[in-house]
Amino acid sequence: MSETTVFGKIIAGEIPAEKIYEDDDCICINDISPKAPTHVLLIPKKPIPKLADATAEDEALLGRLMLKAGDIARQLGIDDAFRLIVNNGEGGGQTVFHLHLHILGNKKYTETDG
Ligand code: DGP
Repeated sequence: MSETTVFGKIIAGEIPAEKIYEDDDCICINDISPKAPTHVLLIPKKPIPKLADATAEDEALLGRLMLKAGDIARQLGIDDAFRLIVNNGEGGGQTVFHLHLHILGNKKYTETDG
């Protein structure tokens, strides 16, 4: 079992967050430090530390997260203008070691954006 992160505490209801969506598998919250006009985090309740730690057992869960990201983008009215980011590992810019998808939208993205 991995160490409890801030996202584990949010899932457990131990610390507050602005919740956008929740079901048995995942939770979606507003990012505390938004990098775009819309910036939410889609977090599986299973505490997979990072994407590279996911296994074949997680295949269905990862698929559900991708579909849910589309649903949430629709719900937020950004389904034609969003990007999904998963930072993996310290070198990949990950700071919270509980897998999460960043859904960023409503920003004018260009081909040169990082
Ligand atoms: P990453 O660098 O990919 O691990 O992204 C972690 C994100 O989590 C970062 O954009 C800021 C956000 N974050 C960190 N702590 C909290 C928190 O306590 N509440 C919320 N809502 N977001 C948080």
